[in-house]
Amino acid sequence: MNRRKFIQQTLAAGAALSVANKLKAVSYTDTVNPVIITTWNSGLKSNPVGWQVLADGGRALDACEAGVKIVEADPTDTSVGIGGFPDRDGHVTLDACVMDEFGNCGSVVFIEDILHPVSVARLVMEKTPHVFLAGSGAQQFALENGFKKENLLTDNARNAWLKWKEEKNYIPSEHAPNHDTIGMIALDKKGNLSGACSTSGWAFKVRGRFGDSPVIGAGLFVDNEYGAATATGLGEVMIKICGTHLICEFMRMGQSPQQACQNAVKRVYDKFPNYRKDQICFIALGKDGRHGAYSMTKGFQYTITKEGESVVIDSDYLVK
Ligand code: SD4
Repeated sequence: MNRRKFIQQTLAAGAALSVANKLKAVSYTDTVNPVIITTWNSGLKSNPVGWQVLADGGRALDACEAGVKIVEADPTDTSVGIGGFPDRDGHVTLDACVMDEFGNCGSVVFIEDILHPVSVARLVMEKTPHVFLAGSGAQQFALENGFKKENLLTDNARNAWLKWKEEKNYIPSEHAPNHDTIGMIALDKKGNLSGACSTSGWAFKVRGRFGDSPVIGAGLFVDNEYGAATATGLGEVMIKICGTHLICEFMRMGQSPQQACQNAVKRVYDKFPNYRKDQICFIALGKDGRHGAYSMTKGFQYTITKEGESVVIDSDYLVK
């Protein structure tokens, strides 16, 4: 092929692609069937709340924030919000983030005494030019915006910490022991995707540690053109592979949400043999409403809500 012909063909292909993109953009405004997908079975409590927002024609972002707040306020969940297990010094420190259909995002890490870090993360996104606020600065920002200080250390979590201290001698475990972090991604009637994630993180962690859950691209990523993904499990690994961003890029390359989740777990398996026994879990939602889920080891569950019905599903996993 001569150079001129090559350029002509490339331009023609480019024009066809741009027409396809325009058609896709038009279909974004059609009414689509909403979907919510959430890590673990706490989605049975959170998804119906988010679903109501979507059924009323609300934004996926509002649905995710409303749903995540249910779990943050549940004292029986030992990995999120009030009742979350503390760090090794006995302080409950929380991490959360949100990301919307425009690619905006906000995050708080290592925040203490605030019941709804997900809502503070949303305010960081909406009221500041920043993405992350940390620790005492995040708390100060929350208080300035009407949040109240609350004791989040329940008797159950305190007793678990005292027992841990006695048994483990103040040495953090090598593998994250408690799992229930909530990551929620949703598709609304307008066909827009958003997500939110919230956790108290690794139980009895070294003071100051935060994991993947508040880190955009690790614990949560939303690419409104192709899909969204969120993670739970050993956060250090999700950070090392930028797991949820990787999944969204896989979907952008044409992989289904399921293939994308499997390939992200496979990436960890191939690159980090030391993490092959750890719980590393992803869920993903495509722009077309298809979903995917996959984990490294057995035991991961997720909750999906469609047409108002929520079901808990056992995820497939790599190391059998
Ligand atoms: C973290 N990924 O802080 C979180 C923990 C988690 O279910 O997901 N637990 O590393």
